[in-house]
Amino acid sequence: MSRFDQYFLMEEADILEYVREKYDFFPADAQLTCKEIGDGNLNYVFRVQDPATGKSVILKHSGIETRAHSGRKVDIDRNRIEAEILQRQNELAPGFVPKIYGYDPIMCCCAMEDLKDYTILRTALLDYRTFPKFADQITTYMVNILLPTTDVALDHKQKKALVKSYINPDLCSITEQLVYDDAVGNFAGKNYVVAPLADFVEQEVYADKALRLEAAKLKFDFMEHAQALIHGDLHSGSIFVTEDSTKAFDPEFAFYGPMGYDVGNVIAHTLFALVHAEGTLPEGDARRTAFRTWALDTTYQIVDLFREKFLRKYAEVVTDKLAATEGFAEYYLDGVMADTAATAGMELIRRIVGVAKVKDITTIEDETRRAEMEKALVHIAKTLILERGTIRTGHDWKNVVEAYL
Ligand code: SR1
Ligand code: MG
Repeated sequence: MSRFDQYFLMEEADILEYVREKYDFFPADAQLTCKEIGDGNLNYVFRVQDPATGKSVILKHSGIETRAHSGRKVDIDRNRIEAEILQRQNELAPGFVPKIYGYDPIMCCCAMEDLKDYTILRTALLDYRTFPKFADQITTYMVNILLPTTDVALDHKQKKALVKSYINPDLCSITEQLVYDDAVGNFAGKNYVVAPLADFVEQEVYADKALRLEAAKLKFDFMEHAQALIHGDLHSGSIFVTEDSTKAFDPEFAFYGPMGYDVGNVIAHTLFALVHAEGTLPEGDARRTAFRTWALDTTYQIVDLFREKFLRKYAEVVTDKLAATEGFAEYYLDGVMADTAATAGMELIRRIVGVAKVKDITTIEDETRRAEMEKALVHIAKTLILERGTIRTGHDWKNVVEAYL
């Protein structure tokens, strides 16, 4: 009999006892410390450390309610999905995700590598740090983990079994509501914007019928297009970086969906980082110029490197006879690029008008300047959504982004 034979929400003291009982990471007499370090919306993240050796481990534990919206229940199976996905991704893209040491379905607690030398990408970008290798690394990660999980590469029965295993209704429902409904309609009545943006959002977003129709199409595509095993929430808060390395974590929103959803998310958040720098640093500041160059180049490089690596990988992994037909890979990629543009557009709008805002925007203290930057992003977003079928290359992206920023 153990205290941990039945689920309960653990706190720091429980986690210390739990680690000792379940794992043999540390010597029995080690004076361990435990600190809750999570700052996400959903889970609890504990760092357990042996100060004598510096050795540490991360324990990620799910509650039955989200942290951010207390009262909203979310299936604790998300912790299993996350642990399994990270193990699978580690095989497909070794070195691009944290290592998983174990997963406990009863306590909904996963033990993983502590990436102490890494910084969360968003945190680093808010400090105007730049990462010249990021575009290359994140595109390798995305192509290597996404394409091999599709019907292009997998036996179709095996792929369908994976679709079933990673069905993730609660987390998908959050995305359906927050990313699609709330972006164009304030249906839940919880959206808010700064005062200088309010009229603009009413007219340009909520009253735009063409935009709402496209959002409806995109929402149904998100729900119905079981293309690849996607991360599902690949924003800059789900990515760790150093100067030399990139690792993606927190794939609890993972499910079989359109792969452009991941690519579009990454790009939306490089644009958020750009407007943060432009909105908080004075014109002429050398850091602002350097950051702008990096953020724009990175945005376009992500698109072009993704395309290039995608086509190369496609030829390596394709097993379906008809998918090997000349011209099909390019056709398939066009669809992914349209999804990429549209997702980036939805993500940009929903983070501006909805409840799950990003620090890149909220830390622009001057509300007039903030609204100016937000308007530019909304214009970009609308073009990305409404003209998604024509936005395929880095050059196409440059035309859209630099028309407003
Ligand atoms: C209640 S969760 C709000 C947002 O945080 C997550 O990171 C997802 O982006 C979600 O939409
Ligand atoms: Mg998260």
